Amino acid sequence: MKTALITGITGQDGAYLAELLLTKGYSVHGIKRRSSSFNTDRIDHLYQDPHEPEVRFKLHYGDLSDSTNLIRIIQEVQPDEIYNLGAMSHVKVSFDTPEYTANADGIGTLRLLEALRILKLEGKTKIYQASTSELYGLVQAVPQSETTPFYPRSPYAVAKLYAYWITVNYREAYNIFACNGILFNHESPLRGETFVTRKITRGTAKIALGLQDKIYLGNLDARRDWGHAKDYVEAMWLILQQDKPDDYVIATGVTTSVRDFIILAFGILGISLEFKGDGLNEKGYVKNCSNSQYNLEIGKEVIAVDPAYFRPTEVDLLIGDPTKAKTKLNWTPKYDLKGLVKEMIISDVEIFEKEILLKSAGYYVKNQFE
Ligand code: NDP
Ligand code: GDR
Repeated sequence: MKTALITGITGQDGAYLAELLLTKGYSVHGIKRRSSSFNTDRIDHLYQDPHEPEVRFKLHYGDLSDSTNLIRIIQEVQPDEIYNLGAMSHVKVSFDTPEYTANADGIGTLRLLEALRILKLEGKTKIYQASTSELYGLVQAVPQSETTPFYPRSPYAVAKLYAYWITVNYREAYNIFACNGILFNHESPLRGETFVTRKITRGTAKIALGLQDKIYLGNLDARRDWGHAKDYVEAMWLILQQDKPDDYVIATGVTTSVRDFIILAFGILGISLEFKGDGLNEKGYVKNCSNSQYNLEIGKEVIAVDPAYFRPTEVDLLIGDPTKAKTKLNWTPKYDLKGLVKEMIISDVEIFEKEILLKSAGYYVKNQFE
């Protein structure tokens, strides 16, 4: 039985990856941060009572900013594979917390690599580093591939640039099986609520159900290459199953603007939108409703721009070239954008319908999603 250690196991990707590795027969260990409230919602269904005879899922308290803690956990677990998914992963927030972001996202990766050296696990433990399309930043060329130059545009991306290169350096210097997956944006019903796709699908569901008036957003012109997290964790695993360590772009090869994502999301519920104005004055209005269940007033303003969501430096266009992953890893995504958005919308509608039902039955619902 192989043993994997996942940092960031409580996050979107950590949850899907843990599930995937358990179905592949792995023993899965995860590092979770101590929090004043529960932060294991996404993995609670995987929890096993430690008194069961064959426990294959175990959580350890830890933090990427704490070297001794990481060394101790790795020594205890003796993992065959480490997936370093832990990070302060919000680009906009990294402008507010640049030093912490550098520590967790940049130096955190170094701490794991050094732990492998200190524990003399260079020959045993493979390590996956969660690199990102944000490395490309200011557009140098499209589509972006493994050979496109980097130009990071946020404290997050700069921290991830350090993590990318220290991973390459430890591979070359110490022969560690260390790999970067340069993953483009990937989403799911488990996506954090403040990333743009989930903010849109939650907002769309609430507006359709009469729980919210409009969604305030930032740059509607930004273009992203959006895939499904389930497809992308499969790629992470494949990257560590190769004969030689290497770096791979994981993407769909299709780019879509935030505005078109919104149109798609509302469209799934039979609501068509039209946008008027530009820049700060751009607004989205209901044009038509073809589903009697979600009968919004025609002309209702449902999208508005709030400059609070603009970033000091923006990444305008991401579109990945996944040719290397397709040929070498034999990786192909199963989801297209429409399938992804549909799954997210259906899930968010269900969440809020349940809430309405409970409230109407007289129960007080503490709304964790408000
Ligand atoms: P999430 O934000 O959903 O999850 C991040 C995880 O990291 C959470 O478990 C979080 O814990 C944990 N974490 C944060 N800070 C620390 C720390 N100091 N020490 C230990 N753990 C910490 O991110 P995703 O699942 O979406 O992304 C996974 C990784 O992939 C991240 O590194 C991200 O930067 C990277 N990435 C993501 C892409 C995407 O589109 N999703 C694309 C490319 C790269 P807690 O739950 O307690 O907050
Ligand atoms: P990103 O994702 O920055 O690409 O990082 P995010 O969903 O936050 O933004 C995508 C684009 O949408 C624009 N945008 C808004 N973004 C947010 N969050 N909120 C808004 O209201 C809003 N309005 C417009 C942004 O300006 C941006 O252009 C994600 C993270 O998962 C990273 O950890 C990961 O490395 C990259 O994807 C690949």
